[in-house]
Amino acid sequence: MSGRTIVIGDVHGCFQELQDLLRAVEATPSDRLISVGDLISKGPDSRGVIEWAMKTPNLECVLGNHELRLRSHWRAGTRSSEKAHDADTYRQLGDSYEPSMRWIDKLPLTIFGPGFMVVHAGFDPAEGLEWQTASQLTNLRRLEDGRPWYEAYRERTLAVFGHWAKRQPVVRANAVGLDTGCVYGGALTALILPERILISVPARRTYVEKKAWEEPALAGGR
Ligand SMILES: [Mn+2]
Repeated sequence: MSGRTIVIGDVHGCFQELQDLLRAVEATPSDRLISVGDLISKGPDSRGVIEWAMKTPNLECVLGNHELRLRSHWRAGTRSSEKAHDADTYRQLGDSYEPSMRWIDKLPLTIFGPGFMVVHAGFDPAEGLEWQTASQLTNLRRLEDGRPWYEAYRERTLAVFGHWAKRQPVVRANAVGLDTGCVYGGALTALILPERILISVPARRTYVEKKAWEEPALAGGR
């Protein structure tokens, strides 16, 4: 089973479900593990997740919007109070806060592999990827015309992303969205490459109530 790449959807501190998923995909140290970001925040055990991440040498991770927010405060020597759950995240991290932020500080915005790329949220396909800001790459869902960004994406390179929680993964010829809302009581989903196998494990409970779920676009549809 060597030579696999396993991309993991938005964990948000759901450490038990992360362990469930790693068991479900039978992850080994020879797999290339890639997180789509938002490892921490909102969920019950950000510390467990980030400590696992820091001690897993075959894990790579792109920066999520929650890491970006906490990192910007850390760089400024402040603490975020923009989100109600930030205080809880700081409390969970405890004395792992400093090493966690030093680890997060080094995360890239994009990761590339053979035939694929990973980004937390998305990008405007009409602009070059290199022109997009960290805020765009970690937050973008829709283009100015209202379309989901991936519906305007025409390249062959498979774009794997998270951030937009849906009941089912987004599966298109050239884009896969992996955020199935584990922290909202949905599921945690992984994509195994190059076979493009999707594996999900259910959330053990609802950690945050989600007001509304949007249905994903049909594969290949508009
Ligand atoms: Mn996100």
